[in-house]
Amino acid sequence: MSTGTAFVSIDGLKKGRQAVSDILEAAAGGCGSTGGAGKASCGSSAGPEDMPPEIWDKIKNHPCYSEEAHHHYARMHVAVAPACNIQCNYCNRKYDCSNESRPGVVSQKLTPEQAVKKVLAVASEIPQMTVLGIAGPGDALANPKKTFDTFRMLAEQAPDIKLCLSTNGLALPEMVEEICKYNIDHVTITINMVDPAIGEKIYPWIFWDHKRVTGLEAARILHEQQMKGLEMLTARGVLTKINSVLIPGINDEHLIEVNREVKKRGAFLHNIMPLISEAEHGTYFGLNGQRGPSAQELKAVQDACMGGANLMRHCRQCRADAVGLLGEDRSDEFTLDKIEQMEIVYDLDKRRAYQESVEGERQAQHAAKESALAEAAADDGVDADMAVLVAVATEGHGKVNQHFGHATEFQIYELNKAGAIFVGHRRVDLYCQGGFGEDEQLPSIVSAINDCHAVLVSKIGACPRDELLAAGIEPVDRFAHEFIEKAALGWFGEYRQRIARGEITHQPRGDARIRQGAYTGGAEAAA
Ligand code: CLF
Ligand code: SF4
Repeated sequence: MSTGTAFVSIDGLKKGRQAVSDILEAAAGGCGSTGGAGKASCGSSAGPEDMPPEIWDKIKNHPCYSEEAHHHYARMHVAVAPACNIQCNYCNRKYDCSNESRPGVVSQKLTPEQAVKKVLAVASEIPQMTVLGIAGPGDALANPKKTFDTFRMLAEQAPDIKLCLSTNGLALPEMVEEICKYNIDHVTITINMVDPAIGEKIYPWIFWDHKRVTGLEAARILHEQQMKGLEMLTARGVLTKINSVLIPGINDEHLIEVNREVKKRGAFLHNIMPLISEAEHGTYFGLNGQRGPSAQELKAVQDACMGGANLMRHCRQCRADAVGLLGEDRSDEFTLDKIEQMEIVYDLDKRRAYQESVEGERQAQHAAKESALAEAAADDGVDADMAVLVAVATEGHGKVNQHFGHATEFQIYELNKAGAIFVGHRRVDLYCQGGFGEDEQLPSIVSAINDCHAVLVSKIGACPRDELLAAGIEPVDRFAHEFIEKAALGWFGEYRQRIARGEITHQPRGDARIRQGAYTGGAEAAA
């Protein structure tokens, strides 16, 4: 680890802060003009008209920084960073990093050389893969040599791939120079508190200045390093995203203050994620019965942060070796032994041509959304403030294009007269196992989308259809293969007309459960 310390001038800091706050102002202001219902997802759903071109260029095909892009572009992680310099109570080092990874699957750790080979292999097979992230399985900056060697070698061989890293922030201030040297434009810092008294309940120790520090002192040092690192990145014009793990009873209300503080320091996005905590993960929280939030508890904290730093709501809490679109996992296709058998042809022109076609598809989705918004705005005599959630089964391209039985997650949209806003996703076990519906999976699927009024799918069988109807969730397949927002607002318009005609009465829905633990083997195999 480098021991050099980077300093920035006060003027530089002010200039950088001003630059990023101008961008945030521009993004927030543009939301209204593009029909967004609120600022909550402005940062991640804003378009080119909402921000300076150089910022748009950085986020337009980054699936985490742009909600729209995540339907079309993929990212990958390489697990080159096994060590960590702190302990979080939600992490068991035996598993992937819980704050950036789905727990339960151990990564195949790679050397930088293996990692670069893997990235080139994926880039040649998946031309819409645009971002390489290093997110563990420990901390990217607690393994600086492996992390920066990987970035350096990749930048030489595949200059079109964006570089991204994720860190707990402890070592960040002393690494800012290196981050800038390698043109790493996107940095995620996991910040769960801005008050060491709360931090003490989340972090039992940190490794600092060659020794282990515990208690309040550990949380204070971590907090100061995180804030300093964030300010330094802002001063250098690096886009930052803050990840916060929502831990009910510990930092739930406090995250509103975190949101305020990180916005003040120039964070571009804030991603509030649910704690995933099961005894089987072997974490301190899991073993001591600390629960994760329900879907509505998570949404309530996210909604309360509207107007603060712009929110990301499409995070999938990826594995440290994830490959593919957010929400899909193709890492099994790129194990070291499989890569050895592959013919790797990194063809920049082919990648660019493919990405141009993806851009066309994305613009078509955007146009469909705009025309659906105009229709939704018409007065129909029904309560103008009514808002409902719907679940959508999709396998990408921004369309309702997945069979109910093939979904391992549903995307959740909030609909009101002002638009269709992506507000999250819900993981489920696969209903269809080898051609047969698994009826015992249905209750868990229903509980995952229980706060939704409808589920939009390309197709659905008779049995799940009846069970969903009995649970008060309307299965809808008449919008198959349409763009999501157009389909969702189309259904919403019909729903409102049925209310207007007196055929149905609008009933509020209950809460939903955020799925904990690993997927079933069957689900993995069939996905
Ligand atoms: Fe990876 Fe993270 Fe970069 Fe994205 S993930 S390092 S910013 S390329 Fe994205 Fe995954 Fe959520 Fe992270 S969905 S866990 S926010
Ligand atoms: Fe685990 Fe990540 Fe926390 Fe380190 S920073 S203890 S790897 S969750």
